[in-house]
Amino acid sequence: MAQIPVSLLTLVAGIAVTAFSVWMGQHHNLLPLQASAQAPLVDGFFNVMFSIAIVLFLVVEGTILIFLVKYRRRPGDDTDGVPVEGSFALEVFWTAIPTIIVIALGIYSVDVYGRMGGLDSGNHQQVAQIPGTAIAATLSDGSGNESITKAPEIGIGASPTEQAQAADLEVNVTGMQFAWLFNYPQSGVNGGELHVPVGADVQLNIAATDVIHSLWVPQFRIKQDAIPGMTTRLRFVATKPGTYPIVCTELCGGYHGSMRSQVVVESADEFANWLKESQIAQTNETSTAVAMNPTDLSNSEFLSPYTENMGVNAATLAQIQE
Ligand SMILES: [Cu+2]
Repeated sequence: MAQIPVSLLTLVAGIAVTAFSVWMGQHHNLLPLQASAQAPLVDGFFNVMFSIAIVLFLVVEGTILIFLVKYRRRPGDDTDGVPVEGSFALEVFWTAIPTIIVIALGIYSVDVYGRMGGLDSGNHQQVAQIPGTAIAATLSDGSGNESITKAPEIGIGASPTEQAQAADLEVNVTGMQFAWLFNYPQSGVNGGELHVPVGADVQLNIAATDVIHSLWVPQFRIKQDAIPGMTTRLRFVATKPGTYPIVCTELCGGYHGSMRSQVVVESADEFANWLKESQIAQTNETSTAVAMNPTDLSNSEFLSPYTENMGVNAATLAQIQE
């Protein structure tokens, strides 16, 4: 060992640590399934951070272990330790390295956020342009009320490749204590779970009726607050058919932990069928409806057995129908 120069040993150790960390960053198995077009972008960023964390962990903990053994107190040694005064060069070194890492991660994260659609201004869709005005965003809905139809600007919008295009499917999402409600404005369907076709560019317009909630689909790697009084958005493309959890991830009250739903990603045909069935089930036509109200129960009392499995109880239903 004495013949091998220390710098060469350090170099070999450095290469080994780096190679192991890069490999671990790709094979850690810590993240759930990737089920959206946005997921690989987020995971790429996570994997780089994870590799850097492993390098730092191995270097710091490894140095502690080596020093623990190499510089341990030998029997009969009662002398003082070496007086170390500090090292300017070393301090510059361990300040500069983390600075470079943090700046690089910052630039990389903004790049990922931009590619996911986070930097989209949201001005390109649904904005009513009244001739002769440059910034008009109001539209008459025919009832005499002037309603704002400007698209929400907070949250994840169109990815750079989808700029200036409206989403394939829009769903209005309402968060309330303690359930998620999904409304399909084009077909008038309401439900307690989200259905989306695989490969479609979906935009969720998210609102809240009471307190702040947050809609999170771990397999999609997207998350957005639902805020009372303003609409936020989340735009994504689901890439793998399946059923994934929707989790409220903002502590919103006593039953926050049970504020869950699910998103069903299905083929275009399956989605169209579901939409059609839901439309029929939700009409008041008794000839085509799948369930009828035979007694004098209120709508919410009558519907509650059917909605229990969706996590929607009678009180919540009554709230929606008001
Ligand atoms: Cu909540």
